[in-house]
Amino acid sequence: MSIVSNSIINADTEARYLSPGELDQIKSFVAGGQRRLRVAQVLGENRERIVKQAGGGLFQKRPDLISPGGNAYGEEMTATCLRDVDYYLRLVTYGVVAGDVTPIEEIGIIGAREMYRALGTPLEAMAEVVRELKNASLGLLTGADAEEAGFYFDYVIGALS
Ligand SMILES: CCC1=C(C)/C(=C/C2=NC(=C\c3[nH]c(/C=C4\NC(=O)[C@H](C)[C@H]4CC)c(C)c3CCC(=O)O)/C(CCC(=O)O)=C2C)NC1=O
Repeated sequence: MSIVSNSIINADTEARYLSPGELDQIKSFVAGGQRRLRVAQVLGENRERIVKQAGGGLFQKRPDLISPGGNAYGEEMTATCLRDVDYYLRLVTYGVVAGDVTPIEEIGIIGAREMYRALGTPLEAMAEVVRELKNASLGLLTGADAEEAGFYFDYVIGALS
């Protein structure tokens, strides 16, 4: 789940102390802690506007989705769609805090493609909305903070593509 718990599980499986290499990795994880927490805080505090902007961007490019016959057509379906957008932003903040994609993968990626296929939700539109989420989020972050967050958005985009 995070580099700390993973390293401990691996070391304990072999009944050994954490190796210098593992301690080095944990050291850089700890050193980046404040940055990761700051990123998660900015994204969480601005979730409503980020999700709104991402959804607006998607529907501007793909008006068919919210037109009759579209997967997100109708108030309820559009709200469910935007809820999913919020889900993925939330999962990205988990990844940022953990410094690891595993929580994102376990909660929102495994089985997601099959689920969306079954729901008739176009996967390329899901990938597109996460691209929009990334753009909206990176507008609120700079430098290493933006880079950190960008990594997790890119992971989701790749996994849903
Ligand atoms: C946290 C992990 C998690 C995820 C990821 C998740 C996704 C998820 N999205 C769903 C539905 C849905 N998802 C969408 C999403 C969209 N349709 C579009 O055209 C757009 C491309 C897109 C929004 C960007 C829609 C419209 C539905 C409802 C589909 C239906 O009921 O026919 C459903 C079916 C059940 C429900 O309606 O709640 C699930 C389980 N649930 C979870 O617990």
